[in-house]
Amino acid sequence: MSRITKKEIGLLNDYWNALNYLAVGELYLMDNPLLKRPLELSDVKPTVVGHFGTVPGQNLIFTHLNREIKARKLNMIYISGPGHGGNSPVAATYLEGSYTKIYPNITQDEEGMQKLMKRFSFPGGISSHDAPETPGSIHEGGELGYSLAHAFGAVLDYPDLIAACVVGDGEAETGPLATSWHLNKFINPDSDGIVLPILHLNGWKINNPTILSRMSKEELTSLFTGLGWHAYYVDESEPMKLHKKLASTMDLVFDEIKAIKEYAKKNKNFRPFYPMIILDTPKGITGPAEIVGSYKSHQIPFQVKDTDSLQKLEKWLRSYHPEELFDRKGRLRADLRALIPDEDHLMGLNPVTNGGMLLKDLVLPNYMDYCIEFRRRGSVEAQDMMELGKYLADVFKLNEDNKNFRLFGPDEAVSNRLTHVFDATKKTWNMTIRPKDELLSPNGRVLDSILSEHFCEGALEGYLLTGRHGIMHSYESFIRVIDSMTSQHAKWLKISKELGWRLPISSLNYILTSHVWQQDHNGFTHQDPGFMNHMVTKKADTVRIYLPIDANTLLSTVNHMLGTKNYINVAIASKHPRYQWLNKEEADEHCTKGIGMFKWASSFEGKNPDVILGCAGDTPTLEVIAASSILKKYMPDLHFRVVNVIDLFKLQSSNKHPHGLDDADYDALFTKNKPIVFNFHGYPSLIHELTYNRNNDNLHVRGYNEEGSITTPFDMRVQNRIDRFHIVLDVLKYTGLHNPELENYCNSMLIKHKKYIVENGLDIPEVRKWKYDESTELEKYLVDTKNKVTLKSLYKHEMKNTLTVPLGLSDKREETLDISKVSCMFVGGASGTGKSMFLNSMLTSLLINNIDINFYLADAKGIELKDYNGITSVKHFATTKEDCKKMLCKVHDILIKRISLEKGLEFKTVVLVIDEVKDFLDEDGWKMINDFITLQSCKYKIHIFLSSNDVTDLDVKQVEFKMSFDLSSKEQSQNMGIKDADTLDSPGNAIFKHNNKVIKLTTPYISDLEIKDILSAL
Ligand SMILES: Cc1ncc(C[n+]2csc(CCOP(=O)(O)OP(=O)(O)O)c2C)c(N)n1
Repeated sequence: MSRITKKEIGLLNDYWNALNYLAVGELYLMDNPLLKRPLELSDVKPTVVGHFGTVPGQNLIFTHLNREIKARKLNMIYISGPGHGGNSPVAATYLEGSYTKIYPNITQDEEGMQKLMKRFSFPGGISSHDAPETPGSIHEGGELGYSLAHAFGAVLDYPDLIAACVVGDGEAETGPLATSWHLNKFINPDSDGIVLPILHLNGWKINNPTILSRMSKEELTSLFTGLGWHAYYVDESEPMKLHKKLASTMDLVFDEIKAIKEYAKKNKNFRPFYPMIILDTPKGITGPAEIVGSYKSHQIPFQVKDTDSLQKLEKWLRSYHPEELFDRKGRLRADLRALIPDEDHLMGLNPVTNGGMLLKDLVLPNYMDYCIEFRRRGSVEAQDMMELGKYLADVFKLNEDNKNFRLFGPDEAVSNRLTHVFDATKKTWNMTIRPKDELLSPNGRVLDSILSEHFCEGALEGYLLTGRHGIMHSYESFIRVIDSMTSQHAKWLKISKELGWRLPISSLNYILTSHVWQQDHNGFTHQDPGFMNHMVTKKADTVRIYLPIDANTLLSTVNHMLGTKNYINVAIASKHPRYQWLNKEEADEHCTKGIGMFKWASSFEGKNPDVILGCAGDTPTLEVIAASSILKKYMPDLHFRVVNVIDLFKLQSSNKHPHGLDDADYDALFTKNKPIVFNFHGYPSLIHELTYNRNNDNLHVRGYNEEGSITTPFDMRVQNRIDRFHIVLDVLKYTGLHNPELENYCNSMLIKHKKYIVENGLDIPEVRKWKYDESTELEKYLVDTKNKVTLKSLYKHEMKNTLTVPLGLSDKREETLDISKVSCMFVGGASGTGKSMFLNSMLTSLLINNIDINFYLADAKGIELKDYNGITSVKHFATTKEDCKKMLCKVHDILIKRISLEKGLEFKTVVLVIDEVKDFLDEDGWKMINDFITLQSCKYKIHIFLSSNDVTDLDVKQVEFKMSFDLSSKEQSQNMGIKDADTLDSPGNAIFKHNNKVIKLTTPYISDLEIKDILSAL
C-alpha cells in the first residue's frame, strides 16, 4: 500500500474519535446524544455499568482494520477477546452501518444514536459485553480465554477468511488462551484462512498489572517467536504517531499475509510463521487523564452523581469534538464515511458471523447400514465407539466436497476407539512428520493432536458458529474441564434464538466415552459422570442427553444428533467390547421413543408389574438385564418390568422439557405406586431431580457414588451398588418379598466376589462368563405354548431320504411340507419373529435327511445362514447383490437347460434360498423368480425359498406356497395375501398358506448349538 499521508492520519484519528465518543456515550448517556445542549444529570444513566479501559484500543484496531479491508477488499471478521468492552464493537458496527441494517430502528441519525446509547448496558437493552446481539460477532467476551480458539475454528476450511482477533493481555494469562497460540501449527496455509492475533498490551487487568506488559520487548519477542509467530510491535501513546505506526505496521502485516497465501498456493507442506501485532498503548487512552495508563480505567472511570462529575463527563465527551464528527442530524461526516468499506466487506455483516446463513445440511449415510446384526440378543460383543467410527468415516467421505464436518478431541480419537474415521481422513497437523508418527497430515480433518479440551472445544464452537458441523469427543470425566465453555455456548444459543436475525447453527455435539464404569489402567481420577448434572441446568429448549446402550442405539443417536440445530447434544457411550441388545429396527424404534419397556427382559412381558427395573446407560442396563435373568430363575412368579431410558429428559415432566413424558405416559411405564429400582449411569440425585413431582415417588436410585478406584470392572459396580446382585436385593427390599434362597445366593456371590478379586485380580467367572440366558429367549420364543416345539421333537416320524420337512405344530398335529412340490415359497415376517429360524430348520432337516441336494444360498448379512457356508453341498454362498445375481442366473440357466433336455432324466435336487430378498433382487431378479414359478421349476427339481422382513412393496400374491410370521402392518398382511398375519404376536407363530389351505402353526425351534452339531456331524 502507498505510504500513509498526513491527511489520511487526520481522518483516521477523527474516525477513531467518533467511535470513542459513541462508546463513552453508550456507557453514560440516555439522552442529548450529540451534546447539542449542556449536559444535564437527567441525560445520564442513573447507574453506569460497563467497561472503558479496553475500548479506545479496540476502536483504534477496528478503524485500522477497516482501512486495510477497504484498500484490499479483504474478507475479514473481528473477534474481541476483551469483549467485556462491548461498547466498542457496538459503536464500530453502528458507525459502519451494519448495526442499522440489522436493527433498522437504530437509525444513523440523532434519534438512532440516542436509542443506541440508551440501550447499551441498560435494563431491557443490550449486553455490556460483545454478545450475540452484536452484529459481526461470534464471540461473547464475558468469560475470557477463548478468543483465539474461536478465531481458529472460524478460519478452518475458509481459505480466504481472515479472523482479526484482539487478545487482552490479561486474557492472555488464562490457560485456554495461553495454549491457543499453538493454533498456527494446525492451520493449513492453503486450505484454511488466517488468524491475525492483535495482543492488546494495555498493561492492566481489573486491578493488577498484566504479566506480559511487564516483560521486556526482547522477552516478548522471544516468547512469540518461540510460539511460531512473527511479532510486529507498535508502541506509542501520542495519537498521530500511533496512527502512523499502526497503519504502516498493518500494511506490512497484510502484505505478509498475502505473500503467505500466494506461497501456499504453489508450495505444499510448509509452516509459515504468521504475523501478529503487539499493540502497546496506555489502558483507557483518550479517557480522563487520572485514569489513563492505569487499572483505574478498566471499568467505569467515575460515576456521575453531582455537578462536578457531570461537568467532568461533559468535558471528556466534548474532548472528542462530536460537533466536528457528526452533522446536526447525527450523520457521520461525509469524508469519514468514505473510510468505511463497501457493504459486502463490512465486518458487522460478514455472513460467516451469522453461520446459519451459510449452513449446509450434512449428507448423512443410512446409519442402519452400519448396525450390528445378530441372531440372539446378548450373543454378540462389539465396541460401540468402534462401530460409530465406521459411520463417521462415511460422514467424512460424503461431505468431502463441502468441507463442512470435523471431529475434535484432545489426543483421544484412537483411545476413544474412533479409529475407523482414519479410513477417511487424518489428524490435522502442520508440523514436521516423523517416520514413526501415525495418521498426521496438514489436510487431516480430525483435530486430535493438541492436548487441550479448551482449545478443541473453542475451535469446534468457532467452526459451528461460522456455519459448519462437528463433534467433540472426550473422556467423560475430563469434559468437566470445559463445563464453563459449554455454559457460555448455551447462553449464546439462548440469546441467538431470541434475536430472530441469527439463523440456526448446527448443534454442539458431545460424545463422552471412557466413562465412569470402564476400568482400564485409570482409576478414581477418571470417574466423573457429572457433566449431565451440569447440562440439566441449561435451557430445556437447548439441551439433550442420550445414554445409548449398544452400538445400534449409539449409531441411531449420533445420526439424529448430526441432523439437529441450535442444541447441545450429549451422548455417553461405551468403548469396550459389550453385548449388543437391540437389532437395528428395535434400536431405531427405541431411540425414536427415547424410553421404553424391554418386554424381552421383563417377566410376563412386563404386564401388571409388582416392581419396575429402570435403567439408563450401557453398564447399568447390562446389570439390570443380568438381574432380570436371576429374578426369572429364582422368582418365576414375580411380575417385573424393565424400562430403559435412552433420552434422559423423557423422565422430566413434559411441562419442563419438550422431550418429557406427560404424567399419563410416565405412569403407564412406571406405574403410580409400584417400587421403581432405578440403575443409573451417573449420580443418583439427578434421577430424583428429573422425576421430582412425578406421581410415583416410590423411587430408589442406584448410581455412581464416588466409590472405586483401580479395581475390576464388576467391582466398580459392586462398590457403587449398581451390580446385578444388589439390584436383586433391592427388588426384594422394596417389594417386601422374602426369598431366603435368593438373598443367600446374592449375598454369597457378593462375598465370593470380594474374596476372588483380591486373590485373582479378575472378576468371578460367574460374572466374566455370564451371557444373556438364551433360555429366556427360548421361553419368549415359545410363549403361549406349554409344549416345546423343537425340531428334535418333530422328528418322531421317519423322514429320511424324503424331501419332507417339518412345518410345525398345529393344534398338537404335526404339519409337514413336501418341498418336491414347491417351485417357489415365500416366507415373510418382521425381524425376530422366527422367519430365519424356520429357514434354518428346513435346511438342517434336508441335511439330516441326507438327500443329495445342491444348495445355493444368499444371505446379505452373512449371519442367518452363515453356518452353511463351506459345506460341500453348498455350491454357492452369496453375500452381495452382484454375487446373488450371478447365482440366480446360474440356477436359472440350470432350469432352462433341464427344460430343454429330454424328460425322464434323473436331475439332482437344487434348493435356492435367498434370505432378506429385498437386499438382493432387482427387477431382472424378480423376472427370473417369475420364470421359476410359471415354468414350474419343481418339475425339474429346482425349489426356491425367499424371505423378507418387509413385504410392503413386494408382489408375492402369485407365489404358491407362503408362510408368514408376524408382520408389522395390516397393509403387509394384505400384500402377503395372508389375513391377520400382522396379529401373530408371539415369535415362532406363523400362518402357512397353499391354495385354499391355511394352517396356524407354531414352527420348530432349533438352537445355534444344534445347528452347529448337525453340521459338524455331516
Ligand atoms: C475467565 C475469566 N476470569 C475472570 C474474569 C473477570 N475479568 C473481567 S475483565 C478482566 C481483566 C481483563 O484484562 P485484559 O484481558 O487485559 O483486558 P482489558 O485490559 O483490555 O480490559 C477480568 C479478570 C473474566 N471475565 N473471565
